[in-house]
Amino acid sequence: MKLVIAIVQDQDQNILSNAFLEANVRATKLSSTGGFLRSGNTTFLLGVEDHLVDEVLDIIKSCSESREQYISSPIHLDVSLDISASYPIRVEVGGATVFVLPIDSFHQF
Ligand code: 2BA
Repeated sequence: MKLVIAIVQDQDQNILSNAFLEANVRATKLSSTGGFLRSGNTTFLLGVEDHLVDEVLDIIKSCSESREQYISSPIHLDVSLDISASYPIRVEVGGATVFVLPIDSFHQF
């Protein structure tokens, strides 16, 4: 059995939840925050039998879009005159960031 951890953009989480339900894949959804953009994203935890991992990865891939986001970064043009401005930086986010980990044991008490 594997633990699949999938970090997706909030815009994709609903369609991905529905796809998991349709495929009878069990998932736990956590609200998370990206360390770089500091905006919300969604992390899914899934305990998956080995032979189903590829199917789960295909579902995640098909439901996760890559999007451009802009963040504004303050820059100082002239320190002595204390003039500063901000300029937008383009960042491509996603589709999904996925980790697949081995599970030593699985219990439901
Ligand atoms: P964030 O940390 O908010 O990152 C959003 C996007 O910003 C990233 O998209 C990447 O394109 C860019 N980015 C991140 N760190 C950067 C840096 N130091 N310099 C320049 N650009 C940077 P994704 O790579 O698609 O990541 C989407 C989200 O997935 C991340 O949100 C984070 O929550 C998670 N993630 C990505 N890689 C991870 C990792 N190795 N470990 C844990 N979480 C990760």
